[in-house]
Amino acid sequence: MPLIRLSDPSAPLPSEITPQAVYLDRRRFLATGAAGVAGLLLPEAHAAPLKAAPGPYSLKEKPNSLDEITHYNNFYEFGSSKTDPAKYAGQLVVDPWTLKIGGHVARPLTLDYDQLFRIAPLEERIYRLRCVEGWSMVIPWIGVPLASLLKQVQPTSKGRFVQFVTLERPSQMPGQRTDLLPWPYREGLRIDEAMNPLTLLAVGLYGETLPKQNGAPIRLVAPWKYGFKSIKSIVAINLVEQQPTTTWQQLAPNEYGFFANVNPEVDHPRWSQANERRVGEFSRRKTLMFNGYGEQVAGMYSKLDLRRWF
Ligand SMILES: Nc1nc2c(c(=O)[nH]1)N[C@H]1C(S)=C(S)[C@@H](COP(=O)(O)O)O[C@H]1N2
Ligand SMILES: [Mo]
Repeated sequence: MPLIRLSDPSAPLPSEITPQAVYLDRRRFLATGAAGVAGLLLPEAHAAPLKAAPGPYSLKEKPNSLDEITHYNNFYEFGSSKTDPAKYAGQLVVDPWTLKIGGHVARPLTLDYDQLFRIAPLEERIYRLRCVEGWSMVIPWIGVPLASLLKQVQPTSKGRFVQFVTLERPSQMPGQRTDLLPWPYREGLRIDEAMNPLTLLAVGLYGETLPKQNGAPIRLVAPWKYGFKSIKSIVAINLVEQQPTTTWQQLAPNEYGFFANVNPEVDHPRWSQANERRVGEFSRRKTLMFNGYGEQVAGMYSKLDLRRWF
């Protein structure tokens, strides 16, 4: 775990007696130990090892390489090209961080950086991610079911949807200094989708804390939906009564629906969704209904016309 506890809670915080940059570096050094010494010289120095037990629903497929997962990204806060996040996300400060969970809940909760890693025991889950653009990857996430966080805050009967909001910090997110998207990035799930055991809050991948370009320090992973639902660098989770507006719906409601379930039979207005290219491969493969997760999720949509509610 990427954290150091002070034994005496009344003692001054290291941040009060040391300039913050020095404190962060020292903490990082202490957290990663001897193995971290070399790591401090690398741009990914912030990554810290995470212990996770194997979780359910992991694919038996071979994951994409760490290099592919960290150099072919969509994270418009850092630009619209696939290589922009790897180039520019390094400047994002993710520790300290504040995640607020509120709205229609009995017990609102605010988590700091260290607490993000202690919501519940960490699990490794190898999931497929299918981008609406027609490519896919297999990623060994580390995280916890979103349900385990929601059970702690206790949604009330008015909490019928869950809204997620990304950090808005244009000084460290160059894309937010443009009008590429309406900021901050927002997403949403119906409460049953949010409580589904597949739905993950990821805090790491490949055994370490999340690379910044993948949504550090905490992001959503809803693997049966197109990748844009899996919102990165979350600062707020709100339980709301009405279906929340989402960024892509707001931008192009005829192209991106609220549900955004992966569906090879319903084409995007401008291209087919029948097949996909796995990043790193040449030939295309067939896209699977619900991205292959139908057994876990199809029941939630039995009454829904998936052509209308795309
Ligand atoms: N805040 C935020 N979250 C985001 C995006 C974004 O631009 N901003 N892009 C989405 C899209 S389109 C995809 S495909 C996935 C990509 O996740 P990855 O880069 O970790 O593979 O992140 C999603 N989450
Ligand atoms: Mo995407």
